Amino acid sequence: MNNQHTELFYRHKRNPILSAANWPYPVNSIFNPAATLLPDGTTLLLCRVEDRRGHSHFTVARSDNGVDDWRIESRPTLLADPEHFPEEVWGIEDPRITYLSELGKYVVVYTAFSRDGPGVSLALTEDFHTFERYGVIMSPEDKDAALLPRRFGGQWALIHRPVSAPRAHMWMSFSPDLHHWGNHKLMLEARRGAWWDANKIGLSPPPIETAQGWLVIYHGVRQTASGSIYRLGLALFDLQAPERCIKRGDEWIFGPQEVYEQRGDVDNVVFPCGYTIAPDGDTIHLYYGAADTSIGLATGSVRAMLEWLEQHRAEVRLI
Ligand code: BMA
Repeated sequence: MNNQHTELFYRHKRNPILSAANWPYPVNSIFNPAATLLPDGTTLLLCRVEDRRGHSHFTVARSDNGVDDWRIESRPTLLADPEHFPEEVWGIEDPRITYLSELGKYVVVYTAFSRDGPGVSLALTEDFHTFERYGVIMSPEDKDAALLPRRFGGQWALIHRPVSAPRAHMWMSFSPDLHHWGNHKLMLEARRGAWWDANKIGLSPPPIETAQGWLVIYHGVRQTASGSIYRLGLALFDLQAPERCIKRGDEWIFGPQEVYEQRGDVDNVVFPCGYTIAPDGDTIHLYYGAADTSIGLATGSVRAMLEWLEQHRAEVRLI
C-alpha cells in the first residue's frame, strides 16, 4: 500500500513558534499573523492577539531568522479605536500586509469586528509604529482581504470575501485611491457538496507573484458533524488580469494534523495570514494560526507549489 500524498509544507520542529506563554503582557491567545521581510532581513510578524475579554488587537514580533529569538513589543502595536472607528467596537482581527513601492508604505488590511459583523478596514504605515487609518473599505459582512502590491490599468486591486448566505466566495474589487471601491469581480467560487472547500472559502495570505501568475493560497471550510475543518488549497490567477483564474487545485495541500492544530480555542484550524520568501526567491515561510491559539511555521517551495498545481488541476466537469 502506498498512501503517500505530496507534502508541500514542512512544519518547523519547534512549532508552535509563538504562543501566549511568550507574551510580555497578559493575553488569551496569539494567532493568524501577517508577515513581511523588512529591508534589513528582519522578519516582522503582526500578530493577532486576543485579550482576556475575547477582543483582538495587533502586536509586532521581530526575529532575525524568522524562527526564534522573537522580540515582542511590550505593549499592543495597533488597538481597536472604536471612538473614531465605531466599526472596531469588538476588536480588529486577521491582518494582511502588502508593501506598496509606489507609496513607499506598507498597507495593512484587516477585519474590523462591528456590531453588524466583520468588515474590511485598511491602514497605511511606514514603520509599524504610526498608522494612517482609512476606516472601513468593505462593509459587513466581509473579511479575508489583502491588497495586491501594484495597480492594474491605474487601479488598485483588493481580494476580499463577502458573505452571501449560505455560500461565501472570493471577490476582487478595484480602486483609484484606496478609498473608493467598485468594478467588483467574482474571483473564485466555493465548491459544493462533498468537496473540502465547499460553501465557504477565503484568501489566506496575500497572493505570491510568480512568472506564471499570482499564486493564491486560500482556505476552505468543511462543515462536519463535529464542527468545521479549516484547510488550505492553491489556485493561480492571470498576472495582468488578476481576477481571472487559470488553474485551481483539487486536493487540499495543508490541514490540521498536529495536536496544536487540532486542539485549542477553536479545534481543527490552520489559518495563515502571511509569509516571507527567502533571498533564493523560492523558499516560502508560511506563518499560520493554529487552532486560534498559537502560531506555527511551515516551509515550502513556490516552484513545488506551481508544479503540484499543474499535476492536480481540478477537472472542471467534475466540480
Ligand atoms: C474564521 C476567522 C479566523 C479564525 C477562524 C477559525 O472565520 O474568523 O479569524 O481563525 O474563523 O475560528
